[in-house]
Amino acid sequence: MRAASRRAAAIGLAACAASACGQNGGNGRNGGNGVEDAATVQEVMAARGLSEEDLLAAAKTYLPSGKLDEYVMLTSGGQSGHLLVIGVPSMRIIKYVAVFSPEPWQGYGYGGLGDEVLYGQGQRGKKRLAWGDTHHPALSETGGDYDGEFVFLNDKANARIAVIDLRDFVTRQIVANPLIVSNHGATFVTPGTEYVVEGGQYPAPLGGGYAPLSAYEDEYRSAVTFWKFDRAKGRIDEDASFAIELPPYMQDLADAGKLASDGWVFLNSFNTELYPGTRGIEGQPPLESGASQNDMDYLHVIDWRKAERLVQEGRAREIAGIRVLPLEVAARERVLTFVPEPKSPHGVDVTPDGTAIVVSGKLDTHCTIYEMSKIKDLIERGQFAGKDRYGVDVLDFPSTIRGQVQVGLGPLHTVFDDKGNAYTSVFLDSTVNRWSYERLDQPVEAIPVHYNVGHITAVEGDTVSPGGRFVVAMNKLSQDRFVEVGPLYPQNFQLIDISGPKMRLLYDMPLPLGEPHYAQIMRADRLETVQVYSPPGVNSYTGELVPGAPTAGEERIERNGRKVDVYMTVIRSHYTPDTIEVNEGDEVTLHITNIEQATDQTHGFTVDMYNINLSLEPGKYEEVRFIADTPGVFPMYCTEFCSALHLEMAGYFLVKPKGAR
Ligand code: K7E
Ligand code: CUA
Repeated sequence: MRAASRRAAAIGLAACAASACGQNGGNGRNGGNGVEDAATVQEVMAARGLSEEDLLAAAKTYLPSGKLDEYVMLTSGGQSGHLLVIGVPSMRIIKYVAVFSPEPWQGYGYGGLGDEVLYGQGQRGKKRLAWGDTHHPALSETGGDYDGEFVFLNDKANARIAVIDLRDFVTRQIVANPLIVSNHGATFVTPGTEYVVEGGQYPAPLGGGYAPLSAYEDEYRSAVTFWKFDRAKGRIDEDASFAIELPPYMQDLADAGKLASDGWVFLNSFNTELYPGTRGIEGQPPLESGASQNDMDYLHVIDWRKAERLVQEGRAREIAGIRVLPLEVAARERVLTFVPEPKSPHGVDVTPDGTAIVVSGKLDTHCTIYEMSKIKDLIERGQFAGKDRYGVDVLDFPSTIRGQVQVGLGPLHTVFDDKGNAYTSVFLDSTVNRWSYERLDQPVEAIPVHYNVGHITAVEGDTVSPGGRFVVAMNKLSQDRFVEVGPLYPQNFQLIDISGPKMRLLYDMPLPLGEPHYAQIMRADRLETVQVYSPPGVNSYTGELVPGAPTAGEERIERNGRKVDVYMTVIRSHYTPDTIEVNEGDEVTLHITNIEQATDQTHGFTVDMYNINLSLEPGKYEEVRFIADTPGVFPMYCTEFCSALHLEMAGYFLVKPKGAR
């Protein structure tokens, strides 16, 4: 028994399984023997047991030092509440962007101005929310293509939406949806980013409040919210936004139509059984099986332009401050129409030309491809097969589809390339399947992935002009792929080359920060970022120059009774002033400008034991307000190694105890 497994057994954990033990212990899989003497590629290949295919994969992904990635992948950070930026094809992590969770390196949530975004505008309920369950980032679009300006991100757990400005990758806004208590069909944008779409998931009384589960059918509701995006301001305009009331089915993913389907939004649903769980009644099935009885659920087809018009005409009523188009109006005016979709669907994805909508059913082996022209035609002609119990018209399933493609067990999500191909992730089979959405009779090609793929993403693969070349399979499980580090495994992102006639697996990347769901891959040259805030004194959470932000020569400490205002500047390698002395109980406000204008000259700032940590990028202004309630001597120092005299970049924050002389 290896020492490690003896110790694991000794501390009461199960001794590691044979497979895991072998893995860390040099069973040859890491194959490093002899490589240090290898002088040629052939010798390295022999020493490390690499095939020609391996070398090709390495050559397609490797970036020599100093070379940049062609693409950036923006991925949700799952339960971490962050957004991640990854270079493609190197699969190097470039940045975590703090969104719904505090992040000390970025000084987000540790006393500075980011607190207003994180703990101010994004709050709801009585508990302080300090995380998010992020699923779907949505890059802003112009004419159905990414424009590189903004990215939106949802928090499924608390029904919130964030706006991140891609000039500096800073979270500028968090909007909590007061109508609903969870979302999932979020975030998706209309092709001109007129709206950021947020579909609800688990129904509840609209606007919050209580209703017993026995009133589920009558009092529980869902909604899809259209958040109006003001591009000039870079903010969601809540007053110009609206929602549509939906039946209490559990809505799932969404996608916005484009080109041939522009003006429409598609939203999946499950639990059309309206089953609310056991309600504590013995013998009742769990929600899982109660919600999976029907053979078909409803694809929600939403005419958002008409909804917008009706809301402008005053047909909405206000709930919790949001204009909501009532369900009966949405049904009568055919803003909302249903199309049956095979049992418990998951992904709904519009093809690049907008002519078709691909729905993947978790419990179905097919992708169903709906034809937009058929759906539109039937709605216009008023030809329906029936109504649901809430009065919404239901179209006839066979009359709406282009066809179905058998892809395997558990298809989830579909993205597209530049050659008319669709790529569907197949969860139970653990494959990525390529098929033609133009010629449905073409054979389906499958490539195994490791393991249990959720979303997949392709280069600009959900826009009107996909880039082809790469797909990334976002796998849920990664056992046996990486060195074992305990029972919580990373996710496994697998880069797949789709440029040739056969798909090829290029690279495994562990993703050890939450369970990302969706990601988007964008050409890196679409980004236009700032390197420094100029002139100095910018609040990075508003993007605005702050009047009165301290500049060189204006540093001072102002006292006014119990209030102390410190105006401080920061430059290599000192704080001015570097000594702050206050009395216990004083209300202290630090106004700090990093007056550096040189690229990459970031300083940190902490007051020990006060839970304050700031990141001061060049030109950034920060403001911290707190009560000096702990007397004592507290070093303030720079937390970012910035110069040869970085350790000297320090000072003292002194809090004189009450009653001291
Ligand atoms: Cu399939 Cu939230 Cu889009 Cu997870 S979701 S994978
Ligand atoms: Cu400034 Cu270290």
